[in-house]
Amino acid sequence: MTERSLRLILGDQLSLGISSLVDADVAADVVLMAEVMQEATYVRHHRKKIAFLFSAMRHFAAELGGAGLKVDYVAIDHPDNAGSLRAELVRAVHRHRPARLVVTEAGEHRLARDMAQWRAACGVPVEIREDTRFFCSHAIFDQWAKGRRQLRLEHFYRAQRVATGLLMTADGRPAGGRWNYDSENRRGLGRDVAVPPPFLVEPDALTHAVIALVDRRFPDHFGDLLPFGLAVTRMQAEAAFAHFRRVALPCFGDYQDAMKQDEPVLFHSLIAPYLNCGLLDPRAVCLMVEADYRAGRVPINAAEGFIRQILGWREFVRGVYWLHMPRYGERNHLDAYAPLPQFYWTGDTPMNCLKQCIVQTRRHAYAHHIQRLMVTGNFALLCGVAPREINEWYLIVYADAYDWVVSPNVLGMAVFADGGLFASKPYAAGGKYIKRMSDYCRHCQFDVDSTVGEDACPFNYLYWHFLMRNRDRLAGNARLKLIYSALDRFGPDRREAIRGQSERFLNSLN
Ligand code: FAD
Ligand code: DLZ
Ligand code: SF4
Repeated sequence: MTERSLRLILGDQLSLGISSLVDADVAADVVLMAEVMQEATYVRHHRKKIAFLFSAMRHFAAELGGAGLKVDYVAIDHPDNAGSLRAELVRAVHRHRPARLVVTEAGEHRLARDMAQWRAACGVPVEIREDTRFFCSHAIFDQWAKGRRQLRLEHFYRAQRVATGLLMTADGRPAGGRWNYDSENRRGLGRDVAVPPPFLVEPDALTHAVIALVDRRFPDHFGDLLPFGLAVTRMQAEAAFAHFRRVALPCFGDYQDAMKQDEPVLFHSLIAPYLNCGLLDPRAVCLMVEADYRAGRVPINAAEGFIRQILGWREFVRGVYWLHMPRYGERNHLDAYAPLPQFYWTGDTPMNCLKQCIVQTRRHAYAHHIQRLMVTGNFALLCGVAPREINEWYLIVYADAYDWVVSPNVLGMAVFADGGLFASKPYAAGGKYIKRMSDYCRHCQFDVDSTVGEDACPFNYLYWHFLMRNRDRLAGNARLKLIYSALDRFGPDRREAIRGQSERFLNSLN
């Protein structure tokens, strides 16, 4: 008789090709999926994220069942639900008496550490397989990183382009003649640019039931459940991506860094929740965008800009995460200890850029990259918010948030807590940057062109105050030399005014 394997599928492993299923025996094996409080509450995830993931898990279980696999699905309100993945595995081993447990490695270090104890807890061998859904394996990343003093996206990205052949010519050169069209990704949005409509999925009965469940079980978590328009099946996610390619991708490159009042998505794809939980495959997505470029449907700055995010940044931050965890989460290079401002949970602030980004985050569990980096991230950096607090905020508030992608983006990019492991300088900016890339300042009570004074934009004085405060750590950075020279030309009165106003402002927070 064939030996039975119990195959565990986690909430972010909703891919038919996942390594834990490749050799599944339809007749003998059992697939276990479990909604558990521990995963839903290790941080107080946005309610929309929980509803999205539970609904996607339930739909995926139905899809596996339709393919003939026996699926044992433990819902969160099952009376015997034991509350954690480990405890659910123990129960499932009793039910199914498998010869072994097969699972694909966890995306988060927290759960990977727990997995190491599953064999002892369950009493059966546990086979942990590599997650092959990424372009770059841990081994290849480690080899690439070995001996490098600094890890730079651009070097990694070029190696990835060569390794995959994506956007490469037959004779090994980058398509279009350049590796990187970053300088063509920064157009501000003129008033005449029409923003495409976002792709919304009408929730089905199953999703409605999950929304009601989440409303009941997670009343105190952050965020709005409604409106709910996320895709929860692979086919819906593919339709969402097809919509993006048709209506937004051609302009993705031009307006990648732009922000606009009451327009949360603009020309972005909104596919990170689907990529990160497995409903979309990064390889397939990049190949389709490459095909759009080769067929002349989209310009090179759009195709390259988009592929760079997935083949480059997404893979790169995952590599950095696994190379440096668990110590990575403890980094605090700038000795930042301020609490997270209370308005990060409410959006209740007169600073319009922050209000816009936080209110849309609460409503949609979404903000695009520049909003995350240059508005909420930049402000936390300027205020010296403790890295752990701001990191947890990001892990809570976005539907696409998982520690492997949050921590490098927040600790490494947004708040420079790792001291420049991969960012060559802090992404600190005053209001001028936000004015250039958005129309937020036109709707704000503060004067973005003033650095001190009652109406002055807080980003302006906080920016200079940040540089003064961190002079010892940052003045030696070659990329900040000009900025420090500019600061040194300020007279003592101006410096004192900046210091005084910043300290009053920081003391008034919370
Ligand atoms: P698009 O702008 O359409 O980009 C396409 C895809 O590229 C994204 O879906 C994503 O998969 C990938 N991508 C782009 N930039 C990055 C990046 N820096 N790191 C990893 N992948 C990237 N991304 C997450 O997936 N989850 C997070 O929790 C997350 N937190 C972030 C926190 C901060 C402070 C910052 C600065 C960035 C964060 N990012 C995160 C990266 C990026 O902001 C999001 O991937 C993107 O905004 C998701 O929206 P989109 O799908 O419309 O992306
Ligand atoms: C994010 C999440 C949530 C909210 N709930 C579950 C769950 O109930 N069951 C599950 O298997 N996975 C869930 N997830 C995703 C996991 O947190 C994710 O698989 C790990 O963080 C990856 O290491
Ligand atoms: Fe933000 Fe300052 Fe512009 Fe107001 S003026 S929206 S606070 S950058």
